[in-house]
Amino acid sequence: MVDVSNWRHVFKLDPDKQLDDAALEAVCESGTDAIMVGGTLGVTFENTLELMARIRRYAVPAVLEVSSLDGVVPGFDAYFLPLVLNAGDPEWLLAPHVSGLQAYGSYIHWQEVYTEGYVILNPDSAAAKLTKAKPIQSKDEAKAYATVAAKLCKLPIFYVEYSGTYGDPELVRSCKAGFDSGRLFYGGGIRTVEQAREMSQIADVIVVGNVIYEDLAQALDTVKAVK
Ligand code: 1GP
Repeated sequence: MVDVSNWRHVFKLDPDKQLDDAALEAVCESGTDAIMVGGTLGVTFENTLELMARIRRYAVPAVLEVSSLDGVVPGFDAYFLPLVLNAGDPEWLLAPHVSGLQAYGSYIHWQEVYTEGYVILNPDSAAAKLTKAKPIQSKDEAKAYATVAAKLCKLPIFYVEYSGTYGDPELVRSCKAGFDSGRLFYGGGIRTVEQAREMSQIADVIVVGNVIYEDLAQALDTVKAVK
């Protein structure tokens, strides 16, 4: 079980990317609120299990963001299941979830499961291409997606996903205005203290990914910006 209600900062680690032991220790001991394991491509049972076992040496909560049925591994503190609200390909909306329940339904501890209402905003990201994410044309439209997540679907998490590129703070602000009943996560392109500070003033939780692999010192500084 995890308590996301006071999270402010999360590092996202990709099982398909390499991180040496010293870097992993620095990330896990950084003061971040959780390590989220997830990626869009190249996620397998083996590389997810290996990364989980290495993270497990530290006290930080470890959550799996499930993106493929192959990469579902028992032993995480929680499981985050994305629901891509702006998926253009209806097969991505619920079909993977139905298949997952057929395969693993009897093993699921529902108190460990959190559904994330996702909107994917970077059209060049792997996740956008995979799900054929529909472009969001305005702040109002983004806000309406957030309200769908809060009021129609009653989801605990709304995730504004700009993976790979820094997003529009005003659009994130609109999403926050539309999502008044859960935690709003922002992820995408955060690589400086200033960006971490800016987005954390709007979002409840910021998610920092790629920069871990490109500039570890900068990545670690994003924790200090938020805490
Ligand atoms: C990706 O939202 C996360 O799913 C973080 O994005 O890798 O661009 O930091 P970055």
